[in-house]
Parts: sequence; C-alpha cells; structure tokens
Amino acid sequence: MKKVGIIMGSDSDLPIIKKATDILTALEIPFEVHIYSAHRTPVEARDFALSARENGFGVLIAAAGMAAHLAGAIAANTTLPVIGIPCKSSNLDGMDALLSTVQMPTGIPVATVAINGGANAALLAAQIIAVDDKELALKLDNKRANDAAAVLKKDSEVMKNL
Ligand code: RP5
Repeated sequence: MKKVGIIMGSDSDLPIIKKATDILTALEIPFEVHIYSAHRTPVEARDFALSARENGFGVLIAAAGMAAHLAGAIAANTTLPVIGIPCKSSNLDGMDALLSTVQMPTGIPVATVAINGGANAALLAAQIIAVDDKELALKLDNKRANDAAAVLKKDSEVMKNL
C-alpha cells in the first residue's frame, strides 16, 4: 500500500496532526510525519516533495498556520495529490492560513480541508488510496456506517434528556 506523507510547519501543529495519525493508524495505512517549513526549512520541504513519489508515497498532507505556504510549496514540487490543513495558530483564528492554503493559482492544486481539519485530511487521503484498494474501501464504508449508527443512537435518546 502507498504511504501517506504528513508534513507540518512546526511542532506546534502536532495536536492537529495527531487527529490525522489516529485515523490512519485505525485504518492501518502506513504514514510518515515530518516537520518541514516552507519558510524556515524550504530546502528540506522541497526535497521531500521532489522525492515523495519514488519514496513510496501516494498522497501528501501539509499542515501549516499563519502565512501558510507549505501545502502550496509541496504541491509545486510533486504531482502527487496534496491535501492542505490550515492551522489556527495566530490572532486571525486560522483565516490567514485558510486563505493562504485554499487560494492556489491555476495549475498547482491543493485540496484544502477545514481549519484544523486533521481528521478529514486523513479520511480524504484514505479515500484517495482506496480508489485502487478494495479492502481499504470496505473499511471506509464500515466506518461511515458506524458513524451513522452513532448519530442515530443519539437521535433515539435525545428526547429523554429534554
Ligand atoms: C507556521 O507558523 C506553523 O505551521 C505554525 O502553525 C505557525 C507557528 O509556528 P511556531 O512559531 O509555533 O513554530 O509556520
């Protein structure tokens, strides 16, 4: 199975990344996590992206806050799918990172999830890998069914507390 590569701009982004790695672990998808910044370690970020395909990655997740150029910088150096997570790490509540991540110029796409959307980033990465993996697709179907059952259980109990 192809690996998911996760890059974060700073170790201060780790709580958001943990939401992603928990899901990848539960789905038994191999992953690697790195701290590379588009601004502080641009050479390492570029080199990781350039070699990602030959190193066995199938999809990359890039998480960064503030002037968040990481996902775009990664996407500029690979044609693997790149998922951007805008992180809330400034007084602008993540709107700065959201706009920096989502507003990519034509030709270099980044699939942007919600601010701090680590869980959805992992699920989207899993869905991309599952395009060619029936066993993983079945796990994702089962997760959807379990999630729906949990909501319906709450529905059946909500009136009891009112
Ligand atoms: C970004 O700046 C990082 O992704 C992080 O979200 C933010 C703040 O980084 P630190 O100053 O906490 O290292 O590059």
